[in-house]
Amino acid sequence: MSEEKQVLVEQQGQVAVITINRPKALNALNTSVYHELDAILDEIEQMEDVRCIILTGSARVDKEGNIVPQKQSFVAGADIAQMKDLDVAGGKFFGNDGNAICRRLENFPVPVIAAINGFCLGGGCELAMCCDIRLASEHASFGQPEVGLGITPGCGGTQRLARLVGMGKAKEMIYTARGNYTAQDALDMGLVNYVYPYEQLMDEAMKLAKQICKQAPVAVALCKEAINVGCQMDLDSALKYEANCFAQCFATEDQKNGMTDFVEKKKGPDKHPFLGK
Ligand code: CO8
Repeated sequence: MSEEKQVLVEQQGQVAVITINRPKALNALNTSVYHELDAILDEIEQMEDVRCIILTGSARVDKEGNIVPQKQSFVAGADIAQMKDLDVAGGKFFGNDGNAICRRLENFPVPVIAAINGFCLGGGCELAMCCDIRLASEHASFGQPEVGLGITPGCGGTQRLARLVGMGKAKEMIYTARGNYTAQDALDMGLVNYVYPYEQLMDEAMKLAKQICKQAPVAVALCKEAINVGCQMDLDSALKYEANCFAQCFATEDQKNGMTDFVEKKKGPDKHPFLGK
C-alpha cells in the first residue's frame, strides 16, 4: 500500500490549492512535510498557468466523523516529537530545512494566500507569515509557544512577526508563549487580513485568488518582488527597484493590450485576457 501523502496539491483553474495533510498530528511540520512541500512547488512550477496558490491544513474529524470548527488546525507547529532528541547540529539542520522552504514560498513567483482554518502555532504561524495574504477562520488561534518548550522560534518568527505586527506585540507573543491569541486579536494586530466563519473560509480564499488571477500575471509577480525586495531596502533604493519593475512591464503584451483596451473602451468579452506575456 502506498504511503499517504503529507502534502496534497489540487489545481482548480488557475489556482493551486496546497493542503498540509497530517490531521492526526494537527498538521505539524516534520522533515518529510518540508520535502514534500518543496516537491509540490516544483510541480506547480510545471503546471500550466497557475496564477495563485492557497495554502491550508487538512480537516480533522472527531470519533463520529464530524468536523468541529473549534478543533481544526492550519499547522500546530513544527513536530515536537521529531525535535525532542535533536542536538545542536540536528537543530541547525531542521531549522535550515524549514527556513529554505519558507523562503521559497515567500519568493514564489505567484501570490500565496494562507487559509488559516484553525491552530496556527509556532512553525505554523511562521509558515503563514511567509504567505502574501492571510485569511483566518473565526475559530483559528495564533501564537509562538516556542519559549515554553525551551527553544526560540526557528523559522523566521522573531523576524517576520516583528516586521508584520511591530516589535512590542511580537515580543509579547514570543516571550509569553501564549497559544491562544484569537482570530480577532490577529486581525487587530494586522497578522491576518480578514476573518470568516469556518464554513466560508475556503470560498473566500478562492474568491480572492480568482480576483488576483484576473490581473496581469507578470505585473502581479513584479509587484510581489518589488514589495518583498523593496521592504528590505532604504526608500531611495526601493523606489529605484520599483521603477525598474514598472519599466519591465512595458515589454509585455499584457501592458499593450490592457492600456489599448482601456483607451478604446473595450470591456467584457471584447477585452483581451491577460496571458502572462
Ligand atoms: N508536534 C507534534 N505533534 C503534535 C503537535 C506538534 N506541534 N501538535 C499537536 N500534536 C499531536 C498531539 O501530540 C496529538 O497526538 P496524539 O493524538 O498521538 O496524542 C494530536 O496532535 C492531537 O493533539 P491534542 O490531543 O493535543 O489536541 P488538542 O485539541 O487537545 O490540543 C493544541 C490542540 C492546543 C494545538 C495542542 O496540540 C498543542 O499545544 N500542540 C502543540 C503546539 C505547539 O507548541 N506548537 C509549537 C511547536 S514548536 C515549533 O513550532 C517550533 C518551530 C521552529 C521552526 C523550526 C524550523 C523548521
